[in-house]
Amino acid sequence: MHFIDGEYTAGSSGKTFDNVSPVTGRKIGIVHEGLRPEVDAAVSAARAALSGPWGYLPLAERAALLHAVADGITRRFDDFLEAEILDTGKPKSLASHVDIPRGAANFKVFADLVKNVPTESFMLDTPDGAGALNYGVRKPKGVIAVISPWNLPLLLMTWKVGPALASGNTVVVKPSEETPLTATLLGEVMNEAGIPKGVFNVVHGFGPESAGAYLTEHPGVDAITFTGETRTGEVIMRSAAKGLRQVSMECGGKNAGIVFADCDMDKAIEGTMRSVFANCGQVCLGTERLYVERPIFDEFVARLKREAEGLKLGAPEEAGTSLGPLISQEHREKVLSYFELAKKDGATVVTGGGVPDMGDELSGGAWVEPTIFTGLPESARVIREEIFGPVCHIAPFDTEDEAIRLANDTEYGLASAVWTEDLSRAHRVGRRIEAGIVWVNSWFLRDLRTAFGGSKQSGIGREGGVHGLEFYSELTNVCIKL
Ligand code: NAD
Ligand code: 6OD
Repeated sequence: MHFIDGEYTAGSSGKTFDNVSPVTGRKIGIVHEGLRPEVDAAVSAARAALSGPWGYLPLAERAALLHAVADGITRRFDDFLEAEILDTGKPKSLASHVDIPRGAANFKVFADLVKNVPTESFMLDTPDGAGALNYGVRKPKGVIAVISPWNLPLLLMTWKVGPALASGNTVVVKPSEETPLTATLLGEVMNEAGIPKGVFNVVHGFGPESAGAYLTEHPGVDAITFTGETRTGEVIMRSAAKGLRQVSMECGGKNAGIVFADCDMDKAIEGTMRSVFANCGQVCLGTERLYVERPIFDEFVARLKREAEGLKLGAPEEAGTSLGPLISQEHREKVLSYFELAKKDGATVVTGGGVPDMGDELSGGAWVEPTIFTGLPESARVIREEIFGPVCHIAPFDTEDEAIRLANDTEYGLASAVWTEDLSRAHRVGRRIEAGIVWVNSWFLRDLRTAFGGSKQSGIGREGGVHGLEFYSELTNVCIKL
């Protein structure tokens, strides 16, 4: 159900859609689809809440409520874990170490931050010698539309809801149609924590001609924060243009992993296994393009192949599962089409490239084999386009300049992972890569106080730390003539 004005409701559209398990292909639930009336109700509730008790809460009390939300997620850890696993099919070990703890942290970090981040102040000289004092005041922007994807549903939704609420806004969330459960459950936690009605709202549905489009087009929405595909971001920007509403966009990537011959090979293999295969490759920060310095190329490919073949595909709760299915059959068709394209373009299939036999019980799931290709030209679509699956292409390079040129030769600019033990090189390469974040000797190591976002077609703006507060609040300069 939707969660509007503090209550669960089926809405009035009368339309529903099935929630299907990516693990078995079987139906696990029915979701109510929100259309204009549901979006109208959620936006009205969010707008009304701005001038209710929430709007007058002292900052310290607002922050305390957000801590209570984080504690509520932690208290109901097992419920969130079960919900996230049902929707996504990801391994329990991954969801319990990444998705759910980050769901709680996203509220705590921003609740603490708003209390501690100063605004600027300047004394201005005036001809009469008395001067004027300027100081900045941060105010909520209003009603924020949060549109989130399916790959890390709770993590990515709360990454936006946390700073939005910490800044005093109210939100209407449209979670992905593939993963409705954790957003729904968060409504219960909001009520338990004492968040006033209307501050947090959830409307379920699809994008075009459904809740997503109706929400982003809604004139009662003051700003839109979106995570998802670049092409969807373009459509949402067109909606945001009406009324000149601000957008924050975290979009796709085609990130490069660069492995220098001076790396610690064990660390590089371990990190690259995660950056290619974690979450079945469905991480925007994943490295689908690997560039490996020629002297260690053969050894690296052989070792990555051995590790990939050792991954254990399975259901989320099965002991030892390291890889789940893709999110849906539709997404599997897309990923498999890239596998076929790679073969047609003459790639060498180092491992995988097809569909594994998972036995009768799991045969309806969206399974694909962990896959490694080599031998494609840089112009190949498999190297240029985001696949969003458990797959990488590995190419050799000879010089640092060449590695940087290859890494930057993309229309995206989200992330990169560099493996080297040479400290000067780490700094040099880190600065020259055109991406929002460059990890050296790690991957997906997050400090939530830092800026996060993408350059080029990977996004607009930065969230995280004070950067998030800049998007989620409106700065007024008060100028007082003394
Ligand atoms: P998507 O763009 O298909 O959908 C994202 C959300 O947008 C969903 O809730 C969807 O219903 C909604 N939507 C779709 N069309 C819409 C429209 N016309 N109007 C309003 N809402 C609409 O993305 P996805 O398939 O859910 O997620 C995978 C993509 O997200 C990948 O490209 C991945 O790289 C990207 N992603 C980026 C980041 C990041 O931080 N940069 C993080 C995670 C995922
Ligand atoms: O860690 C985060 O805050 C974040 N936005 C991660 C994005 C992951 C993409 O799939």
